[in-house]
Amino acid sequence: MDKIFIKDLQVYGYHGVNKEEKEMGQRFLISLELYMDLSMAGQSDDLNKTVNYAEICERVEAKFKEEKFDLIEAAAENVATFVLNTFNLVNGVKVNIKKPWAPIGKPLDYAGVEITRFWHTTYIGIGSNMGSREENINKSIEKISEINGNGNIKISKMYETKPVGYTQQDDFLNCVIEMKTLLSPMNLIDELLKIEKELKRERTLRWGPRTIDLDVLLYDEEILSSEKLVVPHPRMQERLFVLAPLCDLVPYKLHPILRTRIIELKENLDKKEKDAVKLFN
Ligand code: PH2
Ligand code: MG
Ligand code: MG
Repeated sequence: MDKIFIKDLQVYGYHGVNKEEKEMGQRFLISLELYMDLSMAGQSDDLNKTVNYAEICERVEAKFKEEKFDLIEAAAENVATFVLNTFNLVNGVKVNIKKPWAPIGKPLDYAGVEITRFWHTTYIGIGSNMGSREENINKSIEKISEINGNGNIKISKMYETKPVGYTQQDDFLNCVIEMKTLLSPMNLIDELLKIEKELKRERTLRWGPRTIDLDVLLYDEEILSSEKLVVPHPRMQERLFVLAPLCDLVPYKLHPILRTRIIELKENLDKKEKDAVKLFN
């Protein structure tokens, strides 16, 4: 991928575990790689179609000086999140921070860290069939959007759906959101479980009634399997309450395992299940 790079920008900062480091500060070297498509700028010779590296240096320096972290890991994470949230054209960033004056009582060139972070695209299935269903769903989306590293949320239409699995319960409201995230799949699921708890989700009956259910359906094209998280969601292809809203957002997306488009998966179920899933409002 194309990139813009900054090598060893000198910035005086106040990060460190030791008290003196936070008080006196020291010199840091910051290197960045911004991964982005440079072809538009290359063809047009237009600064508006790229990122001005003078502005990057200015703003990264200001951000780096704004807070005092113990760890250069934390300082690097902060810079990476800042760059990705601030410059829309940037898809990913590598941040390298060196401490040439690290106070360790030994001669060294520098100690340092390097991290790489990219935007990911994820689809989350949302359902509620207890309490004020619409309010539960809206609150959960608000909480998801407030997490540092989540952005650009798009929401499907809302559907009223017959319960699947355990049928002796009230009808659900279901929707799907698309979002950009910097969180790893594991961090994402942890955050979603926290939100389920905050909205008083109680896990008693499998597939039973719930104030809110937040399921990771897709995460980039990734195929993951662990006890905590299976992606793509293992039952999404059998559920019209997932496929109908997902199809509002990305009908032509390929299911990474089945290699079938969402719209085709949906059409396979439409015939059987049409009456179970209705547009709400
Ligand atoms: N969720 C389930 C089980 N059954 N049925 C509908 N209609 N909507 C859901 O969100 C739902 C379900 C397990 O998560
Ligand atoms: Mg579920
Ligand atoms: Mg769930």
